[in-house]
Amino acid sequence: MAVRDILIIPDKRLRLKSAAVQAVDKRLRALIEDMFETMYAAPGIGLAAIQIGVAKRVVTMDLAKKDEPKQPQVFINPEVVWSSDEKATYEEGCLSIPEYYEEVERPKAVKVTFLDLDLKPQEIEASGLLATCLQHEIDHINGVLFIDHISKLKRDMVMKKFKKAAKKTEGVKPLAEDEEPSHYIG
Ligand code: GNR
Ligand code: NI
Repeated sequence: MAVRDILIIPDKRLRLKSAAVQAVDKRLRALIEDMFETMYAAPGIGLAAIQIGVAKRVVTMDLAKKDEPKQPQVFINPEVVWSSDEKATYEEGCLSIPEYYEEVERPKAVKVTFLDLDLKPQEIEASGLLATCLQHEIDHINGVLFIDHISKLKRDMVMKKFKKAAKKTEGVKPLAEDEEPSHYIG
């Protein structure tokens, strides 16, 4: 199992609509393990499979605080089936938009249906951080990012910064973790 690379904007794959999961087989279990490893290593509180380049409707989450035992949660094919008219604002961040944080307004409470690892249908009503995080991750599997919910001026500024950074490192392959830089000069 492995920590995988997280896609960063403007990677076009982050705009894909992920496909529904049809079966929980060995491969999907391995994907979910890698998602948890990647999410904990980052560290992040949620991760959508597309963030590691897999366009499947799978989300991992763990909202436990640092001093609490782990609370790993998996959501397969999650869907918002009800949302409150009342809104709440939360300062969001995203592992695919590193070190950028902004206030986002979303429905304060949502009802979400999903499948568990046995493909058994489940339903939860969420508020607070869980509601925010579920909406953030369900956006990801639909190709939507939290910057799509902020002003165009701010979004354009963020996109410009990350496009410039991507251009700079164009064609530069990151070193694998077990590789050592041997003789960079200057
Ligand atoms: O780690 C994360 N923190 C976070 C904080 C506020 C709102 C949403 C999130 S999700 C984010 C990880 C991530 O990018 N998931 O897609
Ligand atoms: Ni995100």
